[in-house]
Amino acid sequence: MRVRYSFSSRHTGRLKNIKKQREKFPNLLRKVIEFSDIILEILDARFIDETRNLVIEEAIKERDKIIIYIFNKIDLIDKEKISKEKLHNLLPYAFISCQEHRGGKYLRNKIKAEAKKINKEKVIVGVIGYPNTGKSSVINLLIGKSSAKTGKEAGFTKGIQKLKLTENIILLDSPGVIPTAKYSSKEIGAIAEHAKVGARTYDRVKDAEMIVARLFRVYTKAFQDFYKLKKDNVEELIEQLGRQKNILKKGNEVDADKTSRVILKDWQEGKISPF
Ligand SMILES: Nc1nc2c(ncn2[C@@H]2O[C@H](COP(=O)(O)OP(=O)(O)OP(=O)(O)O)[C@@H](O)[C@H]2O)c(=O)[nH]1
Ligand SMILES: [Mg+2]
Repeated sequence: MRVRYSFSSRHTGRLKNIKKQREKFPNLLRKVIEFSDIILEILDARFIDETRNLVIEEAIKERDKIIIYIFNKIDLIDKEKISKEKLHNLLPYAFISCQEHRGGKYLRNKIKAEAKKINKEKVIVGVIGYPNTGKSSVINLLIGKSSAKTGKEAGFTKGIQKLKLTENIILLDSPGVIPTAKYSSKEIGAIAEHAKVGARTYDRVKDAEMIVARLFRVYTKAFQDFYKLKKDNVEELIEQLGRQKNILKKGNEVDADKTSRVILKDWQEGKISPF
């Protein structure tokens, strides 16, 4: 069941109270937080710090709502690599792999247990997070079927969707959000960070070559291992892969931009693992 969510006027009073938050994060997200009793913050288990939205976490806590931290894509990293201290600071949490259908039952029970503590007929669970962290996929895992639409590109989910987990627990899917202050940055470093965690996908970045160069500089060995490259410069990697895959321009030259996008796609799909 997929229904578009609409907000009635009786909520406008409540919304006025959080007027101050208006500049901090987009309208839709503000609504999700306001209407939810429990929030699932979907994080990429490989990039927990980079995909946390501290401004939003603070806003949720100010409203005395429960956050459950979801470490998704756990199939792409050894869970032992996540520090105990980090886990301790992010309670309660759940390890999830939508890809391998792991952790769904545990999370469902956790949500039900938290929902029971809230004295309400209908409990609303908002699902938020950076673009592409797997919000819609987590919802599908919880529900047990493909109810929320998922996609490879960041920014796939456009509006709020309301989905039923049980008779009295409603899930809200929401569009991915990068903190406003960071998103408006035109600085290549900030953009590269978003590309690293998949929040700006290979098809949505301007200068793919520059981003790949930055990733390569930090994770050289991971790239060498994956592409069986002996050299340690990114130009060689692009040249080698472009030839191999026949990604050429007129004059038989490798198309560096297109090849870089292929590399970035491999990275964003977790094929090139630095862990
Ligand atoms: N390896 C792996 N990939 C995953 C997992 N969960 C989701 N993905 C992939 O991540 C991509 C994004 O998934 P979505 O569920 O659409 O993510 P989203 O957070 O809803 O994305 P937006 O709506 O764009 O913000 C898709 O290509 C999924 O297949 C997981 O547990 N492991
Ligand atoms: Mg989505």
